[in-house]
Amino acid sequence: MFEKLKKTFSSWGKKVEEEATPKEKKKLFVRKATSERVPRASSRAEGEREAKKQARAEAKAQKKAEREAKKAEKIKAKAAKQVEKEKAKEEPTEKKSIFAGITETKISEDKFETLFEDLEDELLQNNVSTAIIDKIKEDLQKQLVDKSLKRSEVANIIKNSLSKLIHEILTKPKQIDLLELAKTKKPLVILFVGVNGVGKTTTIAKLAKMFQDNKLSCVLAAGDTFRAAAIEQLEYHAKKLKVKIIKHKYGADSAAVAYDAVEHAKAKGLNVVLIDTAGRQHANEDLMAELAKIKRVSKPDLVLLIVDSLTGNDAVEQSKFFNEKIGIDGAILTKTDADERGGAIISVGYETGKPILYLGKGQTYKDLEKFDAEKLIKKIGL
Ligand SMILES: Nc1nc2c(ncn2[C@@H]2O[C@H](COP(=O)(O)OP(=O)(O)O)[C@@H](O)[C@H]2O)c(=O)[nH]1
Ligand SMILES: [Mg+2]
Repeated sequence: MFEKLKKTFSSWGKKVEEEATPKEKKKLFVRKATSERVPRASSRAEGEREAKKQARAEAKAQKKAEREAKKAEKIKAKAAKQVEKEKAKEEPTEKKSIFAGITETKISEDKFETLFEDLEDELLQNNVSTAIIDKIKEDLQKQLVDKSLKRSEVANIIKNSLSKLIHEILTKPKQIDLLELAKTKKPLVILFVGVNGVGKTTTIAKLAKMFQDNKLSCVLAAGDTFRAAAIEQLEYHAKKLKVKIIKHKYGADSAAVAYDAVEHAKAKGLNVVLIDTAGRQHANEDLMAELAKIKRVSKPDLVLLIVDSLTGNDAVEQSKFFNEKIGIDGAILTKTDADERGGAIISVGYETGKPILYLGKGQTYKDLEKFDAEKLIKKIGL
């Protein structure tokens, strides 16, 4: 994962560095020359004056050329060895001054727009949201457009600017430490929401294992009474992990299941209640209303949104929707083991302003990784 983003960020910086300078120089030169030529041709008198001036300049140039020719002959007459030595001394200085001419660059607004289009396409393909792209553009524009820059520093300026921005995006939402919370609040009630098939049930099982490994007891609430086999799926994990499960029949009120699970935890002194729910599509108002009811009844300490990182832009839309309708405290992104792009991880946090707690990295219990912003930034090469 992130290989593509890494490549995108680094290659764009280099591209700007390489492309901006020569074309920009040419452009600036042409513009200057044109602006001087236009007023000269504006009247006849001016035209005549211009012709005389040109003639004088030509005569001057000819005399200069003659003088130069004489001088050259004199030089030729000097000893061959001495001439060689002189040449050797002069050449490096000349080369250096030519080189110095192209180390400075200025990137115009137009040029920036053209170059940024490439980066924009790549970022979109890597599931980076348009809001983040706009922010990146605004930031880079400030740093690059119409600024006198050293050519060799352009790629570095871009890298630093991107690094700072992505860092801000990822570390802005305050992180939530589930283990710390579970040690201070008893029971810690967590409600899991998200559309069908994103990995809610699997993530609940992974978290139950993690709490157990940290000596914190759990109860699972089979709140998905809607989808066929959903209760059995959670039951399978409960048996395997040897944790208590509270279940009702299919079609039962999931708010009642959640309530019972919380009561059970209180009565038995359990640390954590993990409430599973049925997948809610954005359009399904009934299921959304049911979810709101579960939240009202079970009074969770945390509502966590589960998002499939492979769904790209849809992941961002889901996050915004669930945050508006239900209110979420954080997100867990699943299937990151199969996600080559990685942009969804950056985008979900930015769009909701809520932290990403964990990343799902596979189908077994251990495939859950605590989200680490610094590690991600390193992986994308910033
Ligand atoms: N590769 C991979 N598959 C996952 C991950 N999380 C869940 N899955 C799979 O995604 C499918 C749907 O998961 P499930 O938990 O039933 O989703 P739910 O409908 O939201 O409860 C299952 O086949 C899971 O094994 C993950 O992090 N990586
Ligand atoms: Mg499920």
